[in-house]
Amino acid sequence: MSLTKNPNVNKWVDEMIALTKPSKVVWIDGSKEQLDALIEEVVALPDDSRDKLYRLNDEKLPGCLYHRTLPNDVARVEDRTFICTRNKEDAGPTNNWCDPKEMYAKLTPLYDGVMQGRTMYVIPYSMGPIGSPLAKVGVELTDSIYVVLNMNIMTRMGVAAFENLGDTSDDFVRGLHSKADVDPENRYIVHFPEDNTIWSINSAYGGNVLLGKKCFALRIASFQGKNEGWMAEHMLILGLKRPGKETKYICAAFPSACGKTNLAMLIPPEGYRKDGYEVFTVGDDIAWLKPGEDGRLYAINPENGFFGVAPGTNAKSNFNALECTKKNTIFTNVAINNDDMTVWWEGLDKNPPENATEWKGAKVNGKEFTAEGNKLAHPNSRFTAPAENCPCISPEFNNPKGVPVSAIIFGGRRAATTPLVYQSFDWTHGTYVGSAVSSETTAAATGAVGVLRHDPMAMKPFCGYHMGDYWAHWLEMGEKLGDKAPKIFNVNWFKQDENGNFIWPGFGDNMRVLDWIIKRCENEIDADETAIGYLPKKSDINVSGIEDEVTPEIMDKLLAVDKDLWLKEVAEMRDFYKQFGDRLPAALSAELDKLEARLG
Ligand code: GTP
Ligand code: SPV
Ligand code: MN
Repeated sequence: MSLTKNPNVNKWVDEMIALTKPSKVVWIDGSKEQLDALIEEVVALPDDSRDKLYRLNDEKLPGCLYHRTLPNDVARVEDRTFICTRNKEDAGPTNNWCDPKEMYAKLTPLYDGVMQGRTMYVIPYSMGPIGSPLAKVGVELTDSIYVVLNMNIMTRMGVAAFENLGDTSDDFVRGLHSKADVDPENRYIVHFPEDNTIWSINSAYGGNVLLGKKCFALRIASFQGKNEGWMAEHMLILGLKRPGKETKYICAAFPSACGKTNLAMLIPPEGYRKDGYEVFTVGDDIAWLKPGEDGRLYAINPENGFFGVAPGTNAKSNFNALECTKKNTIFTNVAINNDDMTVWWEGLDKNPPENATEWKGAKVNGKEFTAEGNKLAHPNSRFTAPAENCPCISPEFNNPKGVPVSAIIFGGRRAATTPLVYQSFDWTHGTYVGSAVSSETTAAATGAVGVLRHDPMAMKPFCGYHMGDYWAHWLEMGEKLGDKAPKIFNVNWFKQDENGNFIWPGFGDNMRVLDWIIKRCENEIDADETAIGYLPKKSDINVSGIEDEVTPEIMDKLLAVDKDLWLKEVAEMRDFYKQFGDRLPAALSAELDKLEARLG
């Protein structure tokens, strides 16, 4: 029974039922009874079922579940992700493109009857707080209970989303997902931005199937934002409270697995804590940004939970993230400790369980297994945790208006060239800095790891239209915001010494850099003007408590601007920009010229 009178929803759902031919259709209302029944069903499946979830230790991890995906299906598949606009040019050189008609014709046979013998779940959800003027509604159709349970954590799922949509609106994103046979040869993650539609088939991995996340909240939403005067960005949002002062909000865009969740949940170093500094999490992955009535830029987190990287998460590196995962969390592709049905991953602690099941499902002695260099958890194994579990969740998390943004930070994994932190001269230069983000690739997407690639604004895999037009949109937003625009910075937590060791302690100590950034935003301190932007005066990065680790020599290295490396970077950028042709905004090539001139 449909949960809405909206004829646009009902017509589309009927069409998709006719196409996929499920044996049963269940509308997800979001009630606890319904979700509990689905959990019962999925944990009762036999061990060899691909859809199987396991309940974890009820005392240590109440309400937590565990799932394993197929080894061929553990990360986003960028080479099988498409943006299907009528004009090829509108998808741009950074996206795979296919004509929408052709793509529908190719995928329709794959979906034809694919849900025979299966149940279709109709999931209404809101991205953004229900009732927020910045929120948007989506409907995902799926044949996976795992998807329903994850969407329940990651979005505001259930009948309230339909109430928000109303009985007549056509403004909802149509998501069709089927795990089908989880066949990598026929795996497609396809976006039709002009139809508000997403089709995903033959995957069961998070980023490919939780269609509210990257598919809607970034790829489709970036396209909507361009047309409607707002921005959808791959950014965390945090609030920074200094003693006796108002909380200031910062957004930061880093590529996948480059530290957004960690920074969003940062615990300040002891000295700062004693003085009363606090960090609050608004979001850890995606920000929707729109000018508010006062002319400032406001941010909401469209999500309702965290789909975080498990490996490396521990009580020291990210205490708050670990706390988030202690109840009502779904773990995917981590290892199981069979003695007590708890979870383990590399970097959790130094005690891999002896009686373990590794992420592919083999029972192993974890100590021996890891001693041989094997990994018990997949490097891109994840937790799906409710935002409400987060000890430092911002009191503004559900504020429908969002939070005013003081600073935007870009960053990536760069062994050399990029200093610890610098500030752009203005919004246009800041847009250049964002366009120049490069980073070493990680396990978050399939393909080689550790290769330096361009990832403008950390949006290379997520921008739903031509990257040149996207930069033009950034520049337009800057013009609209004028002197109320956030200040734009760049950071690099990943600078290395000759032996490949990180020279900045990172994690909680990144607070020291945020501190400088906020002081710059508030015009409290001077900086050194260099060819690449404003750099901190060495004494302005507070190293008290880490003087042994970050000696003056190390600080020199962290803040160095090596002219030769930067000239190389300029040449590289010129080459990178070529592919955008006449859609590259003139203001950005002018910034590149100016940078080269300043380098001399
Ligand atoms: P996505 O969810 O894929 O978008 O990733 P993310 O950007 O949220 O990255 P996350 O915070 O999960 O961090 C990914 C990896 O980077 C983890 O292994 C962290 O331990 C590591 N990391 C995060 N912050 C720092 C840091 O300041 N320094 C160093 N060296 N590593 C860090
Ligand atoms: C990322 O890869 O940036 C993620 C995980 O946040 S996924 O949802 O798979 O995209
Ligand atoms: Mn991400």
